[in-house]
Amino acid sequence: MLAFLQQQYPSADAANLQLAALEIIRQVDVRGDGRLSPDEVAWHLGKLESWVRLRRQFALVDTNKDGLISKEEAHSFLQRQYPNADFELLEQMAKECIRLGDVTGDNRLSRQEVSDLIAESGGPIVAS
Ligand SMILES: [Ca+2]
Ligand SMILES: [Ca+2]
Repeated sequence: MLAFLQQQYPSADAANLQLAALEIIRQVDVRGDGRLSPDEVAWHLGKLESWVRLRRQFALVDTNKDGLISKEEAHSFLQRQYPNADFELLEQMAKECIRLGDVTGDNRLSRQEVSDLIAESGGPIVAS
């Protein structure tokens, strides 16, 4: 793991990389035996990948880049995904997405709220 990080960040100092390596192992090591098994690594990579996908998709939806998704942004995103769908239906879907995910009550979805919503529903709410 340390060798991998050194390769990725050749200019970082060794002590920091050592800490980063330990932190990664701590997070990935689900069984807590201090070693990484292939399934632990695979599981973590899967999580990392969905996180990256979420970031990318969030950026697609958040068109004014304020870090929050409004109903209007959700609606126009859905419209791009389903160009032939009924306007009212998309409006309902957009409202429902915000209603389900909005924990803070500001009628907007933060990245955390979107991520929680996806985790709760067990999968992405929109097709990628
Ligand atoms: Ca926005
Ligand atoms: Ca919110």
